[in-house]
Amino acid sequence: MDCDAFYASVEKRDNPALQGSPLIVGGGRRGVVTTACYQARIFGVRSAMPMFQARKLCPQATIVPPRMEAYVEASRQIRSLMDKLTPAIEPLSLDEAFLDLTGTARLHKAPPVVLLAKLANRIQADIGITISVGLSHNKFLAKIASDLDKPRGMALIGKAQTREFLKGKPVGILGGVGPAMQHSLARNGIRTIDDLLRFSAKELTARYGSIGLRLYDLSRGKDSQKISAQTKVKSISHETTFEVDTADPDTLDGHLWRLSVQTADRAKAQEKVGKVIVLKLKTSDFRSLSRRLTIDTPTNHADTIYTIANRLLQNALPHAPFRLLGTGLMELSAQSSAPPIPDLLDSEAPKRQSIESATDSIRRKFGKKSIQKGRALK
Ligand code: TTP
Ligand code: MG
Repeated sequence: MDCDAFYASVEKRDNPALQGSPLIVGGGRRGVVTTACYQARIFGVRSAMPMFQARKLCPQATIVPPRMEAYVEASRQIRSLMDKLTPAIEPLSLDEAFLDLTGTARLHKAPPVVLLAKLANRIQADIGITISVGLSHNKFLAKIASDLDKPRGMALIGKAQTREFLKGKPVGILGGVGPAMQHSLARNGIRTIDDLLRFSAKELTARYGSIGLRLYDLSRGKDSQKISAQTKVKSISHETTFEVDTADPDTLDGHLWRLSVQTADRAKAQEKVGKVIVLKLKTSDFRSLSRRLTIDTPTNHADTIYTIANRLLQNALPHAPFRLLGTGLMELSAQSSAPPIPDLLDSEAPKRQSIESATDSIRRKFGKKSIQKGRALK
């Protein structure tokens, strides 16, 4: 299940004046769109778009800054409703999770599709936002299905429909096949699922290693990955492979921020904090580099992850150009309900704002350096 225009939906719920007109959540230091409601999307506004472009496309939109604490709270409430359906839940981010409903029909005396429709109604009634659901016989198909019918969607890909569904689809719909992989596949004439079907497992493995074998399975609608409940998680990370290797500090910095936000978002969804911040790099000659730093206060704040990963990146720049960049958190522990607030922020942060947005405002007020001083770096 995946919430519809999550941050924007929470904002509209909390401020009825925003309802019925285009809304963009974002801005701040980076000046990009975090998310846009579906009305704003009609005008072409998208996540990660520069704000000046979004304003041009949709001048009538209201723009509000993110309020992370409200989203974390909504995410927790959604989680507690999902907990009633199954113990096998794997959150992917604040607004998205896999639920394994195998064997729950007998317990709840209703098939998964009914349970999920009830869940969607319940979330709308109790929490005031809408979700979209994808139901299928494995994870990668369920994820695809969750996007098919958005917003307020309910899409099902049954076993018997799987081959027909995948026919003619671009390889980009497969999980993990990003722009770089698409490019590499296209060089071998593979653009659609049908193109993949022409190759044997052996051929794909020879060309692409273990990913090749996974592509062989996915193109046949097979995915044996289990839904892993959060107890097993040892580290939380996000990485990206560039379409073209890069040494450009601005490009790397942009990706680093985005990856830090994604890592933080995933950690928050799992209510985890990490003591070790990791930067992962792959050079253009395929060497893997990993840099890490232990901090005093375990965190799941994007800003802290970014600040530290950025330091690590600066030291690693002599190894550029890079083909892959990633950020991660390790040595995870459970996030206590009231996370300790660093001293610097304690006196400055407005009560209602989240620590994240407080960090941003402190930065804006006192400059980039101030935040590094406030963090107890080892
Ligand atoms: P998504 O589920 O990707 O997007 P969404 O919920 O806004 O819209 P959709 O209906 O298409 O699912 O992401 C969930 C939230 O994560 C989103 O509301 C804002 C945040 N987010 C970012 O902060 N940066 C990003 O680049 C993206 C894509 C999302
Ligand atoms: Mg969503």
